Amino acid sequence: MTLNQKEIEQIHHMFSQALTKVTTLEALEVIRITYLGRKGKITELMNQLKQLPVEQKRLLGPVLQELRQSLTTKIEAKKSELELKQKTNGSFFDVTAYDPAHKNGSLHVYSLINQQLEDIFISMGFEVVSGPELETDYYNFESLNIPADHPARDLQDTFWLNLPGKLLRTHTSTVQAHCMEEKKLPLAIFAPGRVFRNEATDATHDFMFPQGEVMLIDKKISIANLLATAKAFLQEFFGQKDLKIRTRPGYFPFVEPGIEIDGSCPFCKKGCSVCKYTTWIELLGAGLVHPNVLRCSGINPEKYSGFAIGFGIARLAMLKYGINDIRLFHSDKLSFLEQF
Ligand code: FA5
Repeated sequence: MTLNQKEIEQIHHMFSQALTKVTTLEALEVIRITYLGRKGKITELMNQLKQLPVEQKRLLGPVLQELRQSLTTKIEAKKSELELKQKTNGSFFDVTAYDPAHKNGSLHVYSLINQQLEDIFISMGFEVVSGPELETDYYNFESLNIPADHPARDLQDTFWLNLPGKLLRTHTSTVQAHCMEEKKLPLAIFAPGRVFRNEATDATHDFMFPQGEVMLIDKKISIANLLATAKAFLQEFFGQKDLKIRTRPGYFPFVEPGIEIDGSCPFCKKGCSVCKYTTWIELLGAGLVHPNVLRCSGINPEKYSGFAIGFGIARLAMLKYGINDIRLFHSDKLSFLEQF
């Protein structure tokens, strides 16, 4: 066979096919000798080239050179690949994939706190529920014993919408009537979620913040059940089995009696800056569900009673993690977010 372009292409093709099947360095060396060795195919072609007339030499010489270069490069690449495989025992590890500047994401502190709260209340037998953020006057106020002209409406500055009777809920107590209407008794729910208030912001006040609502309705529910639940919850949340609670009178139109629950400061025994040197921290609003609220959802207050507890989830998170400004929660400060 006289040397021509087709023959060169054929040899290139055969080489490429042989190379893809190679899995050991020894087999690769055999291929190298077969094609590039002293008596190999390329050397043979080079010898044939010498016999050709000048014009053909000019034509095929560079093609052969190129072929030899290409084969050499491919053999070298395959050799490096096989050597690396041998070193890593077959499993390929891409050292270039390591990027020291790369940062892993983490859960937002609100997600972490919500998970903890949900775990606690689920372990106590409560069902986790949610309600709409866009609410009606009825669920935010009327159903909670706050009629249209009641001064208690001013306790929570409301974002009213341009739709008649529609608003952004000011508290998670809205979930109470939804659940009483939809679920069967007895009822035990925990409702975490965002609420909105038309307030100026500062280090402890936001216009949008998460709250949690706990409600239990059954026969013969008393203030003792409320206090036992509140204490167990706070002890678990702060991880302190000896955390104590105390109550003060509080006013919320949807509970009677209404109480504020303080917890003994989880950070000190004698007074510190967190508890303002009083050893107590205000933590929960609570009370026994007002008979009017039960009646409004078709529940007979002669047969059933219940308690409700409400709290600011952001404020609890601030206490637990020592966060001094509520506005950090929805800031884009990575130095804050990366801590959790
Ligand atoms: C209520 O919203 C009642 N719904 C709570 C309740 C439920 C009482 C069931 C009784 C029975 P209050 O307006 O106090 O109550 O808000 C509850 C908590 O939300 C506060 O204790 C505080 O922790 C948090 N909070 C209130 N306003 C803000 C605000 N602007 N920014 C951040 N947290 C707030």
